[in-house]
Amino acid sequence: MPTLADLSTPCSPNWCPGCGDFAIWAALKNAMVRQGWDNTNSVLVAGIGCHGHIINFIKLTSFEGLHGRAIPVATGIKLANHRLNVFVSTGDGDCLAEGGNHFVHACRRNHDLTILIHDNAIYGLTTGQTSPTSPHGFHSKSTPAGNIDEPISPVTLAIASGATFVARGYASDIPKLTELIIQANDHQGLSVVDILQPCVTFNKDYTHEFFQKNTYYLGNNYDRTNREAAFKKSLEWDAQKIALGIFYESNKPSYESQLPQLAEKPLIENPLARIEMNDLFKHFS
Ligand SMILES: Cc1ncc(C[n+]2csc(CCOP(=O)(O)OP(=O)(O)O)c2C)c(N)n1
Ligand code: SF4
Repeated sequence: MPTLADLSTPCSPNWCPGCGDFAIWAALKNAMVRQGWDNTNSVLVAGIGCHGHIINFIKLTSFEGLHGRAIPVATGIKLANHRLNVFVSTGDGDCLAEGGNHFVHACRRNHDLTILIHDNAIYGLTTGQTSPTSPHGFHSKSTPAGNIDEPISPVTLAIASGATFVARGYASDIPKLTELIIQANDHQGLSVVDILQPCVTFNKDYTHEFFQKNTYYLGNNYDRTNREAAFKKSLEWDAQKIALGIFYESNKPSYESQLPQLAEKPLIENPLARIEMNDLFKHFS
């Protein structure tokens, strides 16, 4: 089991003071310590953005993909060794703009991945442009007259696309976010945690105060097996009515569990013996 000290690296986080990425970093490390996730059993893949810096601050086998391409890299890793816990740290821009197609199809295929969306509703690293989760009318460098587009709800999109575990967390509630990350990884299939994360430097609308005032947790009476109800609940984004917690969960076989090639053992355990291709070419020529 790793300790928090085992997970530290020589790099200190360079996020702006107060950035929600600090809390996501803390929650992920807490979950790792509690669950014993380390280099022997887990991998972290990140996209490009402020969120992607996380791989420098956790001692874990990691890969920072091209912008928008964290999910296909994670899918490849999972297919090569499906015994690994594969986590994806991605931004709302990375996951839903440049990488939107990958997100939809990973959900549809129910790959056994845990996708953590650092959702600050802005492009942070490129100094504050409107993103797919920025609200209508949002003012930024790229939409100085107000955003014409309607925002995507990552939770709604994940449910509609076929993800089998869909949750929303708030970065600064570190204990609850730690729990959500653990539950998401325990789930067999595609798990999404949309994490509301203040960008204190560039997003002056979605602040810590905003989320503290306007969010609440789904209660025990909420039925997370009801997909239609979850879909409707995910569309709510009104003052003091932004729900947190697990919106939807269902048990369906993951992509990896259905592949006959993975039934016996992970692909990486197959011997790399020389393969004679001539017979195959002759057969198809
Ligand atoms: C293909 C490509 N397009 C655009 C960029 C420029 N770029 C780098 S990070 C970024 C946006 C990051 O926003 P987000 O994914 O929300 O992450 P954040 O920085 O807010 O954590 C963009 C547009 C790039 N690196 N590559
Ligand atoms: S620009 Fe925003 S998202 Fe990036 S480190 Fe600073 S506060 Fe965080």
